[in-house]
Amino acid sequence: MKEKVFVFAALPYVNSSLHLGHIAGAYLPYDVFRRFLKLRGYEVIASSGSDEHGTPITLKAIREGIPPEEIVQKFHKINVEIFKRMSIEFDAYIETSSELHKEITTSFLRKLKENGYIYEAEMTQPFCVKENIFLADRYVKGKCPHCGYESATGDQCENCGQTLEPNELINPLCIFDQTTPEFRQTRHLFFKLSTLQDELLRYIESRDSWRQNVLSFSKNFISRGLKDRPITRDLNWGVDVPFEGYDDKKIYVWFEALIGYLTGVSSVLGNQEDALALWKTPEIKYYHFVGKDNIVFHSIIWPAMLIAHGEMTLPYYVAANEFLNFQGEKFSKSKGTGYSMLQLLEKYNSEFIRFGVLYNLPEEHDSDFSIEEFENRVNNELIDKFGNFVNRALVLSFKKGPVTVDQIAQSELDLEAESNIREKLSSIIKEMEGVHIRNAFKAWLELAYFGNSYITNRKPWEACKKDDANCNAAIYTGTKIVYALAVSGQIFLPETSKRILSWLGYDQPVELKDDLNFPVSRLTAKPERLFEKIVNNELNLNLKVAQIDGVSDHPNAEKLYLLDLNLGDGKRRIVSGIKNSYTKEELLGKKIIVVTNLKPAVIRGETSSGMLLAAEDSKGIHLVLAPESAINGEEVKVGNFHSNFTEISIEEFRKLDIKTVKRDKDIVPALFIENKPLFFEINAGRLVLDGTPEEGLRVK
Ligand code: B3M
Ligand code: ZN
Repeated sequence: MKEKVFVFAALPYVNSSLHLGHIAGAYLPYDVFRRFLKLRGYEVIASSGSDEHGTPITLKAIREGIPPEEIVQKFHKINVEIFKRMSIEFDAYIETSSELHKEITTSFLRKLKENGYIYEAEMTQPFCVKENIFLADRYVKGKCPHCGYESATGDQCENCGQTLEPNELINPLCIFDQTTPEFRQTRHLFFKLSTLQDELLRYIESRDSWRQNVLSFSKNFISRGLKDRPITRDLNWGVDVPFEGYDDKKIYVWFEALIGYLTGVSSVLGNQEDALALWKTPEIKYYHFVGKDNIVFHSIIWPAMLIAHGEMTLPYYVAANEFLNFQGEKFSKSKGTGYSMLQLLEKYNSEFIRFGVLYNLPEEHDSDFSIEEFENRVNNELIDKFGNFVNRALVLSFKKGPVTVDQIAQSELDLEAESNIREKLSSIIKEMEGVHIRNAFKAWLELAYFGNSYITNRKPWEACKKDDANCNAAIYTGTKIVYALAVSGQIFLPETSKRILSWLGYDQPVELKDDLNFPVSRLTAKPERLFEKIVNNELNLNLKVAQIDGVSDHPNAEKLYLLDLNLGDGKRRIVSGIKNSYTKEELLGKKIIVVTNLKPAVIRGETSSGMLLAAEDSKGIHLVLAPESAINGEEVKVGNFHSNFTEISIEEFRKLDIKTVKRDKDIVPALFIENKPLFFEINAGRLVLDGTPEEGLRVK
């Protein structure tokens, strides 16, 4: 009988789409591990899903004035698409607002009540007098009592990771109107976590294979004393509470989202009973992949819920990664740092992204991500070393035709290769079994480097000029290294490995073992080049200083001006939508910056030969102005941007991002080139450079 294993990835909130930090923190390690188990012959059930309740979502709904359902549906769809494009797969990807999940949550909660773990009590909760509502934990902000971080929320401090209660915050404020909330009495259901303190400590202490970060976080949490926790909230978006008197409340999002794992297994097996039965078998092993801010929920709260439910087997392993930082800062969608997955997938092959993340996996420590390093690594290591080696080895092998093991006379280098293959494969397997994915990937990379130097030193093209058995050995061994890389690579770079394996005649996944059965090197298809290098196709924009000599209303469009520009040696007219932000008088005589090599476009019947640069923030549109001393028609250089004289399309121009970003305490406009912000300021009608002249926007 095959051993059964569950692999779970945390359910991402669908208040926005996934960014690279999520992929590095949980989902890529999850997928690599899931693939590993399958190739090792385990029967795997793997699931995750969208966490569709909770204040991150209601908050966004309130701010955008749309129903939460709309937000949830939008980002659920996007995330599913991202996972698909990243080859991150699930047997079930549930939604916590689904009927199935509500049913399973309801019966889970009833069971806990039956077992005596749920009771009702009064608690104080922050109440906003001005808005006349109880405030959910996240609707209160204040100073963290543990680390002093100024904008901790009433559920957790994002700086030190401690979970909090709203009344623990120093100087709490309602996030909607910045008033100080009153703490009022309200009735809620509580989960008796306190009674499980000793049992949970024993559980954590028995997990000696867990990573240090998870262990110490969990032990600390328990040692501060476990308190009973309210599991209902004064909210109108969430799973209904199945008891009387709770019509205006919902189940706390974390409590029900954790049950999402049971929903996942139930949906794979077709019903809840079978899922529970399987969960109760003592042999069942399961793994949780989560970001580090989710540790205690998985290592303590979830096990506590399972103990309270009765006879359920507890998590075998909680794998929590540290953070992937983006140029020194935490990835954060709310602050706009880092990359969204959609942006990255637009630009890069998904296998490159998997490679880049695995290379930098923040397993034991935070790690830093920069696009330059990523691109260099992909070009110099994945493509130049691995890709070229595979290509060289397979092209020779294809030319030579099938070589069987009895036709070879191995040299010392070949024997070294044989032992290296075995050693690297067994180290990949060993590291993966211990959930050390970064080390496993390192071993794979080392095998690729080895292959690259093997072929350079072995020189099969020379061997093949003389002795046939020697030539055969070189061809066979080179191909075997490629085969070993492809077999083990199925877990890291699934698409690439699948292609290579298909050239070698394997159309099904190949089991991962350390002693590879490779009786004959035979290519059934002509190998192709694996990758195209990342090229930085710089957009060529021609930016020039232009003086506004005339402003008139567009005859057919209320919001548009016609601007007559003086570019020194020439004049041109552009159509521009800045009427709401500038009067004609304000514009006249101003020196602005225009893109002069755009294809002319006809806008509501008027030809526009260019566009002006402006930045937008909450206060409106700000023109990017050239200094008054600038000469009309003078060329403007932006960073490493080079102007030439070909025309570019509006679509290409749109790829140029001008948006506002947070910098220190201010919102400032920045021009994004290759995802790098170039800062400038507009100060008293002058363009003020920021940063070093090489980086800044400057007028020559
Ligand atoms: N939704 C946290 C997050 O998206 C949370 C995980 C739930 S796992 C049950 O960061
Ligand atoms: Zn803190």
